[in-house]
Parts: sequence; structure tokens; C-alpha cells
Amino acid sequence: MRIDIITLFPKMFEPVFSLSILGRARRQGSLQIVVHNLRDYTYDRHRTVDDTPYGGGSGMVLKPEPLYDAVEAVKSIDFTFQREALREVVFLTPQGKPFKQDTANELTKLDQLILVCGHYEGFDERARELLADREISIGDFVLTGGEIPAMAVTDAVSRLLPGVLGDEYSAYEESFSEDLLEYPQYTRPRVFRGLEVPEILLSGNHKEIAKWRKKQSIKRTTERRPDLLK
Ligand code: 4GO
Repeated sequence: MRIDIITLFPKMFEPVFSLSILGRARRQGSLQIVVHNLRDYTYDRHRTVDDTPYGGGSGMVLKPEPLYDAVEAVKSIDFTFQREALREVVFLTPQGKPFKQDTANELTKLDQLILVCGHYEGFDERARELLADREISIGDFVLTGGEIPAMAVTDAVSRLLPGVLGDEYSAYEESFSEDLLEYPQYTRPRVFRGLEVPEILLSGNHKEIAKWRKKQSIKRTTERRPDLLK
């Protein structure tokens, strides 16, 4: 899968996507991430990306032309050759549809995911209308830009792609893979500051361990996120 990110702050992404699991996936070629500077799609001498809002008010609004040209340019990249690429343009905004694990699963089916990050007060509405296939919010809070939400979406989608998680991790049997919170995990030492690892986990009885974990998951979900239970 290829993920393209359109942003005014491309430098925010390189360190995040060069490290750890996503860094390894990119070096191996199981994931392609390309970051584009919105300012490269301006044509005036001052490389203007924003302007004051019609109707007045504070803050600046991203002009539609650079956004339109950037998205068009990124959409026209031919990287699947033979086949017509399955692409979606996603704007990250607080007004978007709440991002869930199911959304991440759905997005893995694409050849190309194009994430558009706003800044300042937001986008000219016509850019959104003309370009966005969907709008996603990562939660009910406002950020200074869509960059952190774009990173969250990229991470959640990438880890589901074949070859991205190594053998040491598994996307399966985890929080939300069956709408339950994850059970508690322990590693050595057996006793830490007087707190012991539950006896059952030392038993070697895998059937009983699986039962205990399931019970813990249900208990946690009931206590912390009853909204997740059907
Ligand atoms: C997305 C973007 C919050 C989210 C954003 C979110 N804040 N909850 N801010 O996913 C356009 C200008 C939106 C700043 C951006």
C-alpha cells in the first residue's frame, strides 16, 4: 500500500515514520509513505497557502487552489502500472467521522491512501467538497493541525498490512480485534515491589490461561468501556 500525506509541515513526519516498525516496513518495501509539501503547489512569489476568511473572523483559511493541485498531482501518480489504482482522499478534521479500528481495516483495501492535513482555522469548504472522499476525526478535540491525526491513521492502517508487524508482534488477539479491551500482560520478574504475577500464567495450562485472559478482557471492558459491549 502507498500512503501519501499532503501537509505544510513535512518535517514532522520523517522522524516518526523512519523509526521502529513503520521504519522497518518502509525499508523492506511492505509500505510506501510519501510526504508532500503543500507549499510546493503554490505559484505566487510568496508561496501563499492561506488567506483571511470571507465574512470576517479570526484566523486564516487554507486556499483551495494549492490543495486542489496537490491532490490532483498525487492522484495522477501511476504506481500500479497495469491496473487502475483504488484510491481515497481523506481530510483529517474534528468534524469528520470518528476513526475506529473498523475504519483502519477498511482503509487497508486501498492501493493509495491520500491524507490531507489542514492547519490554521481549516480548509476552504470547496476544497473539502471537491476533493474529500471522506473526513476522519481521531477524537472529540481540536488540534493545531491534521498532522498528528494523519500519523495516527497511518500507523493504525500500516500495522494491519501484510509483512509490517514482525513475528514478535501480532495484530490478532488484541484490543478491538473482537471488540474487547486487552487482558493484562506480565513479564519477569515474578514479583515486583510485592506484586505477584497471577498464578495461572505460570501454570503452563494454555487452555486455562486462554479462559482467564478472556475473563479479564470482559471484566475490563465492563468496567472501563461498557459502551463496547453489545
Ligand atoms: C483533526 C484536525 C483535530 C482533528 C484538527 C481530529 N484537529 N480530532 N485540526 O482528528 C483543520 C485545521 C483541522 C486544524 C486541524
